[in-house]
Amino acid sequence: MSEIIFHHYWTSPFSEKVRNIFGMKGISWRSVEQPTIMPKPHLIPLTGGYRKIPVMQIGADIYCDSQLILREVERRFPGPKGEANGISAPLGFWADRAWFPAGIPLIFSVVGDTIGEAFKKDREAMSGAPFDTDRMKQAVPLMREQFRAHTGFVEEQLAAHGDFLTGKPTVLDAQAYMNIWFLTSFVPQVAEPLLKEFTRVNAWAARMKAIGYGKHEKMAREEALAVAKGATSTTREQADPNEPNGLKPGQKVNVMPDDYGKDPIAGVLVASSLHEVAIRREHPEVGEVVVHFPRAGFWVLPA
Ligand SMILES: N[C@@H](CCC(=O)N[C@@H](CS)C(=O)NCC(=O)O)C(=O)O
Repeated sequence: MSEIIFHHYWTSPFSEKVRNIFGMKGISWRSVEQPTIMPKPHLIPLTGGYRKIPVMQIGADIYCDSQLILREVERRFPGPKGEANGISAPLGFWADRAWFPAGIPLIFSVVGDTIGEAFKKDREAMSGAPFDTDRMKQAVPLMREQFRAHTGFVEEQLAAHGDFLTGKPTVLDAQAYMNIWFLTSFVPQVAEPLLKEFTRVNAWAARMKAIGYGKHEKMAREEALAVAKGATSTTREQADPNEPNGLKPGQKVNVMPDDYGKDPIAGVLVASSLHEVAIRREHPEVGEVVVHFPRAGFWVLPA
């Protein structure tokens, strides 16, 4: 198997999830650091327009979104049956879409005035909403309450199961820990008083931190593009017999996230299944690549 090339930046919480899984499974990987804002001239040729982080590359196969990356890592490095893809996978939606948004105002109400205009403009363009630090400051009491309640779910689960959310470290721990990591790394002065009451969460967070990220070595962005260009995708054509909208291999489609950063990615369908859609596309810098997306949380539209 070609090596795992992970496109990320170290301050990215969605990447932290995946880095933790690399650590839990003892996986070696190559680290390609991408910019935190557009333009991303060494990522877009690979993804065809998907600009979010993280992205995992294995040869000429490109996996977008942490949800699908975790699924693919599990497929290639399987752990005990059922732990990664059962209820742990959809609980990622809880961690990403219910809990994570509560952390944003808690962090940016504090650091928002010190970050550059370019970052604010970039996030406004991506979300289609103003990056308004005054509104974030107003939202802090409500969001503090939300963040606390979600942390409380984790505390209760740890009380029932011990050191990790299901007893031993799994994807579920990584999904949830992302939020604690985000708050404690960016605004420890906010995190400390808010999380003080959660003694089990604090002890668990220390255990998660100790798991680390697995062995990783830096790779230049240009080298990652060259790897794609020199490789051939290993994805086989696959039609889903239960495909709900009649999509078939060979059909031209556009794929896009349903939440923010809704840039459509155009390609020709190669394979589709319950949890994945893969499209073929070409770019002079990378040759022919196959880009993979999850189904849940993404739209696939005939072109
Ligand atoms: N659903 C995506 C969300 C990824 C996401 O929002 N990542 C943030 C960084 S943590 C991002 O891409 N921000 C915009 C950027 O970096 O350009 C996933 O699970 O991977």
